[in-house]
Amino acid sequence: MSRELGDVIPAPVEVRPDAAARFTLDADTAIGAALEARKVAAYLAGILRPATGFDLPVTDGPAAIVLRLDPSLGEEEYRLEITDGGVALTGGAPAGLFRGVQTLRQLLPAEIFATVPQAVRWTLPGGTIADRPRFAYRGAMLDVARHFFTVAEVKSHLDTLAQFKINHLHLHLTDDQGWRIEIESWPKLTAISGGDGTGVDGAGPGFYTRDDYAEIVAYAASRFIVIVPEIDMPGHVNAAQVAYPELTADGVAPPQRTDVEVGYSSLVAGKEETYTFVDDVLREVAALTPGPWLHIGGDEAQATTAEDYRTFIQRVLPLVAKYGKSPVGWHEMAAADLPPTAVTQFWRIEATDDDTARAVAGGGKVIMSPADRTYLDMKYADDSPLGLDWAGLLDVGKAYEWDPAERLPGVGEQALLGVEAPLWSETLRSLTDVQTMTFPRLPAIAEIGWSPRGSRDWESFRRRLAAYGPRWTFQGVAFHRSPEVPWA
Ligand code: TNX
Repeated sequence: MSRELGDVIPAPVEVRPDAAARFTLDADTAIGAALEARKVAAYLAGILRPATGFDLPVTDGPAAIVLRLDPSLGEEEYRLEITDGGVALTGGAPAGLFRGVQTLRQLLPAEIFATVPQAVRWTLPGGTIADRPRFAYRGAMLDVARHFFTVAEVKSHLDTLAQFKINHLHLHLTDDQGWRIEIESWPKLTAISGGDGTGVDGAGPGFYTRDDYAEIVAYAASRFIVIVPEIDMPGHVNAAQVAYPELTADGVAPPQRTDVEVGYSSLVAGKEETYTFVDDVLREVAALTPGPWLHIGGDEAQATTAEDYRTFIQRVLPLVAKYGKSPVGWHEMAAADLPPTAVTQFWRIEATDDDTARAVAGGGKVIMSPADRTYLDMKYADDSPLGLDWAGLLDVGKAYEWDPAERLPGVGEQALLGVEAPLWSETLRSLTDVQTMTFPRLPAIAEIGWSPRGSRDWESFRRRLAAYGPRWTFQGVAFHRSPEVPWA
């Protein structure tokens, strides 16, 4: 199959093919990189070696593939030039080089994603690509509370997300059915609610120790992905209350819950223990978090009165700031008075939301995650074996053909931090399940987040997705063969 320079997801900003030029990697190819570019060069060599079988040494001497930094470019911006003589990749920062490396990888034959040597000519199409993101925040979310996923599974997920220039992974760490992050000052959270019988249908124990979590954060950073930890409150806290009954109104432990109901549990806004707990948890999670965000949930607090909800959020927001972080919350949080540093994550299927618009008028930014377009746990079709359907069915075209700047009145381009595709795990049991729900819809959201509005085109996208099928197959990643995509 002959590849063209623009056959990349997400679609690059500017593509200038040079039909007369091409470059072929061979056993003598080296990768040149000076100091700050060396880490990404080593990563590039690492992803090219298994399928090519070439040495691909990284050197600061002359080389056919050269990575360099140009601080006049934006941090995630890059330029890629492919000539007969070689490849020049320039990034504004290592993050830009890393994004450019993903483009370069997709321009090679699909076999480059194989894990063992392939007998293929490793030819790249000639020309120049100039590329940069539309939005600063391009996220995915994984719910590890309803179903726990191991460190190895999360790392594997990060590798597949990074291919689409995703730069944030939001981890939903706590919910009614489980608590998945070790908190040293409140050890029963994980000892009890990360143990046997937790999760939906009691499907499994599991939690991240502090070391596990640090390992995820570091691995994500090596892929230029920021981890956004979520501690969901004041609702979705049954698992915390099972472990610590003092967090309930009457001090009595509720029964452990493994069903999929929402909206029945609440922290108590009028109790001081509540804020001691929240302060401790946020302090410990902040200490494990190099990224700027702490997600405090705030969704579906039907068991909290409107007044208590505001009281609670108003007390918790300063705690996030106290530990040097900026708050993110589901858009219900915007019922409180938010500081401009707070980010509102809109998830509803409605086409208006006054509170989110009010947060924007106050200077706040928004992450767009409307469930009817971005929820990766929605079924693709009526007969999908996995997933829910409360927000409707969601096939690839519907995930692709909308624009975040046109979704909510009062929330235009300038108000958007970006987009995120959440994956709730009530119906998921394995990494294969996660992959099947994620691909190929996540690439649609990734392209919305990265590519200029004007360059997006469904016909082009579905052809580029079809070309991705073999790449997923070579790397052993499951994906849904949507009938909307002309798979080979
Ligand atoms: C709603 S959307 C939830 C989650 C569920 C999800 C299932 C939102 C912020 N909360 O508690 O897991 O629906 O799709």
